[in-house]
Amino acid sequence: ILAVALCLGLFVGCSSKDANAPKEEVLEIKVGHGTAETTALHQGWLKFKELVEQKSDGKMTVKIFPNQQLGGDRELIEAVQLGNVTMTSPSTAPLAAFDPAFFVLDIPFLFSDRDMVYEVLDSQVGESLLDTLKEYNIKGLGYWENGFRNFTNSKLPVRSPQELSGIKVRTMENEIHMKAWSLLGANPTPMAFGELYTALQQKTVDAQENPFELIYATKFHEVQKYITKTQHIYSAYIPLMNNEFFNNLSSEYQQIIMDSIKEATAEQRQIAGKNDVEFEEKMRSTNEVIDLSGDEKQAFRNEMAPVLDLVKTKAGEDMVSAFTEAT
Ligand code: EAX
Repeated sequence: ILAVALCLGLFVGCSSKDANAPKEEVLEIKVGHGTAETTALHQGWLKFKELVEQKSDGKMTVKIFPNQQLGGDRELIEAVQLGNVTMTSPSTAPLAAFDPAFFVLDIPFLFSDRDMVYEVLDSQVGESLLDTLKEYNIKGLGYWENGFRNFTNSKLPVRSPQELSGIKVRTMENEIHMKAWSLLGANPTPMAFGELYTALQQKTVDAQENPFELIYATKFHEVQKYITKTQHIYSAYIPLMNNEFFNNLSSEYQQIIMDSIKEATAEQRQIAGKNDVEFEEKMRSTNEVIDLSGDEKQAFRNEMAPVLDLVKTKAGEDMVSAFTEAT
């Protein structure tokens, strides 16, 4: 009798508990990105995860797949559009192949320093650019930092565009970048980021360009002796989300996402800025870093200037003047 009573008690206890328990579904946010775990980009996502999980009391969880585990920038943008991945953070350059308005950020030497970058990107001008993504089922949530890009190569200490003649440079998969490097006299080869280390190592290409942080974190400095501090373009990352996923969230959860991105942005930028300085310093002892004078920089600027017309035809005159007037 005791045994039966115990069983029954347990059974009733368990089943009634189950029946009364509110059905709590945990919402999983799947994030894929393209860089190493040592980057500020990854740290930004870790901060985002911590904040979302804390603010939602664990009712939203964030799972992060770094290092192109789920694909490179182009594949990840497509996956987010389709909803197979919830969020990603490409550089704006590959994003322009989906939404040509983003070519505006490929105008060489558009920003002179970080303060100007933040002021413009965080203003209505930056907001209006993010808004263009909705049409592609993407919600742009803000601007994170990749950084000012520098030119590296394995052949010679480049100080002028003349020295680029015949140099095979990997560019991002972006027409404006390809055009700009052609104008400089180099031989541009578009390639996904994930293939770049091997291509540099095997000398399929001689050169590439990226911010100090990514050069170091991806170990390009091991296979590229010379680093010219050109700072020719500022690369932003766009944290983005499948738009339908965002729209289907309750307003409370939407707010959690927006607030968490905002807080993570401050941290991500701060780490990116710190890494930029520290990694440059490290590479000064292992590589040859070439500082350019104002005039030398101007020579790069002059050669690249004609891309502006191409940017206007792609991104639209209005978008271009909104940015050039603000910078
Ligand atoms: O995710 O492809 C590149 O060179 C970029 O800097 C890349 O988007 C980083």
